Amino acid sequence: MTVREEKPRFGEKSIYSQLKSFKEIFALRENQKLRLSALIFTHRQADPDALCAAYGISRAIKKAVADSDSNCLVTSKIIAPQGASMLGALVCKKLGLDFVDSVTSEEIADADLIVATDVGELALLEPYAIDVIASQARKLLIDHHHSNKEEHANGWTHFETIVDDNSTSTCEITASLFPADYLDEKTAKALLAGLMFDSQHLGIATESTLVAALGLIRAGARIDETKELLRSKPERSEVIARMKSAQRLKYEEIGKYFIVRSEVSSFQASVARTLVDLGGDVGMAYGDHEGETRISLRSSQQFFRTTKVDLGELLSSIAIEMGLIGGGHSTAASISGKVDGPVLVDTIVGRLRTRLPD
Ligand SMILES: [Mn+2]
Repeated sequence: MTVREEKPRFGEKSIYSQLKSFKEIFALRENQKLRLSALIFTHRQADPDALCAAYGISRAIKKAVADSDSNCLVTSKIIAPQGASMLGALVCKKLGLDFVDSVTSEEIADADLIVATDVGELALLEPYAIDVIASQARKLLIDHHHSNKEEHANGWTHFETIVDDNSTSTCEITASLFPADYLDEKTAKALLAGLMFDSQHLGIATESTLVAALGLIRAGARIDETKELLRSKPERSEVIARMKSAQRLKYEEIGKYFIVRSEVSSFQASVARTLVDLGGDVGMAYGDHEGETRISLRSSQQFFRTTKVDLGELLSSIAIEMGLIGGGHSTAASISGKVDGPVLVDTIVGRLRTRLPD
């Protein structure tokens, strides 16, 4: 059930009109089933998009099953492997969304339905990837990462996939598949939070992002409240990481573009964003974490528009060549693995050099 990949042109029907809604997707497939156990997985260190989409999906499953057999008891659990990011946890707390950060092998083996949401790589389900693969449950992947496009998608063989890498968030996909009569206010608020988080507060919204957002607003969510919800003062440690990175910053020019790098042991994503805020066209933050190198890349929208360099594509191809984990989106991506940080940064910069005019 892979979504077709060309961007719908203005005025063309949304790609989602070709898919069934969650009502059909999650309708019960067996008659007279007494109970259904659903597990919804996010990527590790889950962000607001992953968690809020997972919540929406858990609601859709409950309603769709009740619609097809009101006697079937649904239990569902949202699992953020290795926990949630700070903002992810905060949004869940404020909206009252429950999740756990661990699950037993038995629960995975006993599940009837497993949904992976916003999981760009199978490895991001660790330490549960093996149990999930082995489980006999019906499995679905709902995601918007480039790395899960057909030619790259490895390991998701036993999954039905709903992947749209033109979508700015998994919440946008989720909202687009949500039957209007299933949508309550709490779900709408959650989905708008994830949608706004991943679309940079609608800054990179497309026509379908806005259509999805409008549906959520009509169901009771609000843009101003959601902005407030997503605003969190960074922790002191994050601020220190950003300032240290500024002290260590190095930059080089490739043609008219500034490529900025800095080494920092944590908060690489936040630091990479800071490097772009300082004026870099590409910001790269790298560091060692528990024996593995992590590199986050960010670029400005303008850099992507004028160069067509898609950071998610770039890092996923380097990751495949070097046996690392990597990928992401056009202007935000990361790569990690057991490799020397500065060497990998040089490899990435070398690759950028071949793509940019001097
Ligand atoms: Mn996402």
